[in-house]
Amino acid sequence: MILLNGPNTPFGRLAWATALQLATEVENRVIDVYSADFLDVLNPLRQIPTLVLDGDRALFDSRVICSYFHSLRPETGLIPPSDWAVETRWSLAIGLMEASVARTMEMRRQASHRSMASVARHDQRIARAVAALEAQADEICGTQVRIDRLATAVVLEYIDFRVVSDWRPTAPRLARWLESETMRPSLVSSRPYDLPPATGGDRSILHSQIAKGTHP
Ligand SMILES: N[C@@H](CCC(=O)N[C@@H](CS)C(=O)NCC(=O)O)C(=O)O
Repeated sequence: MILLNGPNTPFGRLAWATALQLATEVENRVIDVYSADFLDVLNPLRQIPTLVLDGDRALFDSRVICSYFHSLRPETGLIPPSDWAVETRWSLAIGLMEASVARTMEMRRQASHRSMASVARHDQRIARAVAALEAQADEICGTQVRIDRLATAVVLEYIDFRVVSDWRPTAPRLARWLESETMRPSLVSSRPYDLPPATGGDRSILHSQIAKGTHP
């Protein structure tokens, strides 16, 4: 299996961290999604993460990919069956990723093309989502790995990585928990990074990592 991924997508990081966490045998192939024409036949949305199962069979999006990895190792309990509160917190973290990525993209537009009304809407959604996660800190701040916890750690680190919001003052319990959670090997091995500027050539496939070993 090949996980088509990027260097800093939070959705892709969650899929890769899940694979590492479950010791799934998969190659994590970092691509430049914007020049990856080959992706269209696998995922008409041309988005990452996309999991190539064999030849031309592919799965997307991140939720489907995480669920698929878990279906290979259900005894781990990473996604507890029919636990709708866990699933909803996972969706909340995904929604927070969407708002944080959208805000980042909006802020990259030239000031004259930027919609500050749109940035304000993203900011409000981000603030509400962080507050809702903090309100569920009793559930999130545990040491046993679970998909809602992994997704929360990934999105909070994405917010830090892109300096999306100063979330710590409103979420002190999550902030304390993240200090130790961030040391989890599957999170250490999947940290986001920026690519160096393009200097020409084909950037559609950048490099690969192979998942191996069990991450506690
Ligand atoms: N709902 C999708 C979102 C995936 C997504 O938005 N990926 C972004 C990277 S952060 C992407 O591929 N962007 C390229 C594009 O949309 O052109 C998931 O959970 O996997």
